[in-house]
Amino acid sequence: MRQSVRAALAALGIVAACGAALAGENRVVQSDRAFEPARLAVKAGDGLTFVNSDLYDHNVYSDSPGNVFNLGIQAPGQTNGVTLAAPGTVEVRCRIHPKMKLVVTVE
Ligand SMILES: [Cu+2]
Repeated sequence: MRQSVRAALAALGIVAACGAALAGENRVVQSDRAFEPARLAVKAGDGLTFVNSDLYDHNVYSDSPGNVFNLGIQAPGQTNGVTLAAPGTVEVRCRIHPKMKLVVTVE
């Protein structure tokens, strides 16, 4: 009996750990040719998910040292993701819409 309680508590611990891992996912929506939010802070190793809720294609990229990426053409309704590994300020832009700008602080 005591052992099964311990096993149940261990299982709860695993669930809590998974919840913490999921909290490392951050969502940015593209809407009306803008990033929403336009500024956010994440932890190094966190994922950043881009949801294209717009009527237009986007091409999200960053040339910021340590976090260089290019997600390619993203059609309306499509979701893409990237992991930000290096601490620092990451400037995220869109190759199709030069006015789109997202600033991510990676702590
Ligand atoms: Cu765009």
